Amino acid sequence: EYGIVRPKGLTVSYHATSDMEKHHFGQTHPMKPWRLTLTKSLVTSYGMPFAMDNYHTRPATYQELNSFHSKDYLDYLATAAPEDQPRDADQAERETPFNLGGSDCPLFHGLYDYCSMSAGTSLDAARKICNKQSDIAIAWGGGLHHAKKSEASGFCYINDIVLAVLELLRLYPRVLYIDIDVHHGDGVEEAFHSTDRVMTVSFHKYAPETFFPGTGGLDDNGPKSERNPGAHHAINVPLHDGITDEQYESLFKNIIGAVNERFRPSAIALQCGADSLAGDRLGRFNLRVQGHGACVRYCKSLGLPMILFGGGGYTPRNVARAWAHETSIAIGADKNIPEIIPEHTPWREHFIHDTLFPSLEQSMQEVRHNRNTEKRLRDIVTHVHEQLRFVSI
Ligand code: V1S
Ligand code: CA
Ligand code: ZN
Repeated sequence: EYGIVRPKGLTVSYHATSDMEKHHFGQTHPMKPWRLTLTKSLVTSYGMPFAMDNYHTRPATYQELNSFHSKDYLDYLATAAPEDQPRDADQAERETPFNLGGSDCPLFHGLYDYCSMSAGTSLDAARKICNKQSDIAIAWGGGLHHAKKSEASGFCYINDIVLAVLELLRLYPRVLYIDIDVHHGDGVEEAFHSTDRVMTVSFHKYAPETFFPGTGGLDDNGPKSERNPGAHHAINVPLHDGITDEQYESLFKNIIGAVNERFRPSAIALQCGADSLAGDRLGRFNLRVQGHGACVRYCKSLGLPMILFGGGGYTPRNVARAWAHETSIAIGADKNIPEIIPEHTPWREHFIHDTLFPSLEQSMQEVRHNRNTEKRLRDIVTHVHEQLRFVSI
């Protein structure tokens, strides 16, 4: 209908399982798995599935989850019941086993299924990249970058990204992990802090006292020691409120361009958390769907096998817009699809404005002040280039 055809010489695959979308973290919790339904609805109404291989993925097995997570943790995750969830707020903020059952990582019905399904989509994507059946594999149900080996954190229970990167490392000598979620990708950074085969780069809002998770300062470049091959293989880009498309895109291209030249990755894992968009319920940036998408377009232009993961994103209509737009970039249809959301899109009324690219004014009641000075951004670039001098392959 919109001239959506399979891209020549490039296979794009879409990995999802609709059962994931039925799960609920709780009434007031910002994470809404239903945003995946809204994304799929938009992707489908534009006719994009015709241009991709679409996989309905199986949940990851216990053994697969155990390639990163500890058995102690997985056993508790598999058996903890919502009844174990502390009832009052006071209790909820206290220490709970493996950080489970608090308000950030609640215990809910079907939690283990939800986690294994999310991990299953990302693992399936990684496998299709490894066996060369796909060049760009999309797993919007994954991207849960805060989960640790034996701990849940920030809405993340299973680190599907770590599992997928471990799978890529079976074939590819070096993997570049990039994270454009508004939060620091601490779980992925930590998992690979002692290897020089993975370089992690996270762009995020940084305010250690007031913004979650509080890590990812400019000087955090991986544990520094003579004997640690992973030293200098973590790059952090700490930003302030209100960064714009122009600033972000220029910073992104500069830094990822330099990292690509120096590290020469053989594959890319890109976490596309949509909470960096303007008007996000938790985020603080002024990015538009176009600016967020420009990062995906730039990564695609590097011509490497790539996985696109989801992640954060707490204003579902904007999450759906960004991930649908980025799916269109992956298949090379971004210039073909109309800006006006098709009339026949299910739940079209949820989009409020009928465009795929709302203006800042349409995205939020009052446009957020930009606190990123050009000087600060130049200093960040200088620091990153200095770090990269320590990296050799
Ligand atoms: N910012 C924020 C925020 N909001 C909540 C929250 C709000 C309502 C609820 F019913 C439950 C939780 N939690 C937080 C953050 C965690 C953000 C996680 C982002 C995840 C990701 O996008 O990067 C990837 C999917 N948590 C905190 O700030 C911790 C607290 C320190 C304050 C909030 N209370 C509820 C818990 C402790
Ligand atoms: Ca990030
Ligand atoms: Zn986030």
